[in-house]
Amino acid sequence: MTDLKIASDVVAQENDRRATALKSDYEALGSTLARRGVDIEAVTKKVSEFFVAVPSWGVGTGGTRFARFPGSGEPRGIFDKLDDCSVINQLTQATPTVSLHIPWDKMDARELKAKGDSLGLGFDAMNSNTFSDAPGQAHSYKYGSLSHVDAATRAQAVEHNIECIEIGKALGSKALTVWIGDGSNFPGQSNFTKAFERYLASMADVYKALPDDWRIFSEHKMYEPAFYSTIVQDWGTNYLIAQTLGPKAFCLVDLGHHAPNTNIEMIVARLIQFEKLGGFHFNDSKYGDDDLDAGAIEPYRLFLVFNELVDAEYRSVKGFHPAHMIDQSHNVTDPIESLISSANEIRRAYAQALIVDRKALSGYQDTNDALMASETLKRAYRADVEPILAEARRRAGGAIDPVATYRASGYRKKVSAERPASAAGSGGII
Ligand SMILES: [Mn+2]
Repeated sequence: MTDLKIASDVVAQENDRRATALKSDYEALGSTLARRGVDIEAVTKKVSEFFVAVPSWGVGTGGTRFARFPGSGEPRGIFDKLDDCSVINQLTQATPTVSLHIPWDKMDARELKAKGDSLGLGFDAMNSNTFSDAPGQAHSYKYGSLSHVDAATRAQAVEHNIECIEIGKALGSKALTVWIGDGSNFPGQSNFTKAFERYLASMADVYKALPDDWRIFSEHKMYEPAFYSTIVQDWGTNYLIAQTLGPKAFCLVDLGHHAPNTNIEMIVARLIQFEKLGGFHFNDSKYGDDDLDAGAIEPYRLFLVFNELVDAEYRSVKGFHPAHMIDQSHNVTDPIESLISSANEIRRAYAQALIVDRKALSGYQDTNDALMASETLKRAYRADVEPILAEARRRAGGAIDPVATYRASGYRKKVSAERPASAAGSGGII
């Protein structure tokens, strides 16, 4: 019996108020799509089978390097975080797994697994942390971790990643995501080549500890916390890593980890073509690694990324199963609301990409009809697919309007009374 954090009758009441309108909107959209040769039921089925993992660190209020303004009822530890994650999944039915961060979420693996089971949650990729020092660790990561000049510091970082794999094995996870803060702040501070050689050797040691049915994801980021250079600065270096390490190594694309205006969808296409796309950290950005809610700033870009993913599905690309994870920092919103909204935006981009007329698009591409090729994408993007998303949620037992239902439930008020305010918390940005 799943422990539901929002009373079922609240969801039922909220859905009852919206059921008639949804039925009407769904039928109308069904007719529109049918005229385009698209079967709405097929799209709804695919959307309801699309899931995205929620990051444990995302349910705490984030912050900037200037300050953090805690919200009320913030999770006190991983159990509270899992409770909050279960609310997001209960209402969206789109986020059945959680991506953990070690050591922030470190805890007896059996207890974690039992808690996840009780909430109906599974565990997605594990995330290691060698970008900050854990209390009591022997060697500091101030000047790097997997690429550090000191062998003992590198060994400690390797050991930590192996520990993350061990915890993940007990939880049913099948992947390790490695993002490091290593890099330099001044020209000349670090020898690019030697540092990358040390990084590759360390990653090879981690790779050796990876079970056969696991994948390891390296995540590139052009700057921050190091401001002059990072070890894994872009997708080219990331591809070299995955290629060097072996068949279980893949590239993770965090949408915010690129220069403004970078053609991310094209990076995605390249990684798919060469079978090294491991997965995503979804978020949105305006200027840098802003970690804003998915689809908040550039929903068309999110759609174009999904257009590449659906194109790969359409072409039945071998071994194509990217991991979908959210990686955001919520500074001014209730994190649960932001994550609900983001999960829906990600599904929206997927649904829009599913209704692209791929045969027509291919024809326009082959005849150099640039205008109509672009229009074919825009036509799918302009469709309001909300009735599909809402119907997928309703059929799975979720909420037709998840944010409104969350607000009606009074969950935040309830946990605010139970959870004393804390100044710390581990809302992080990776
Ligand atoms: Mn990330």
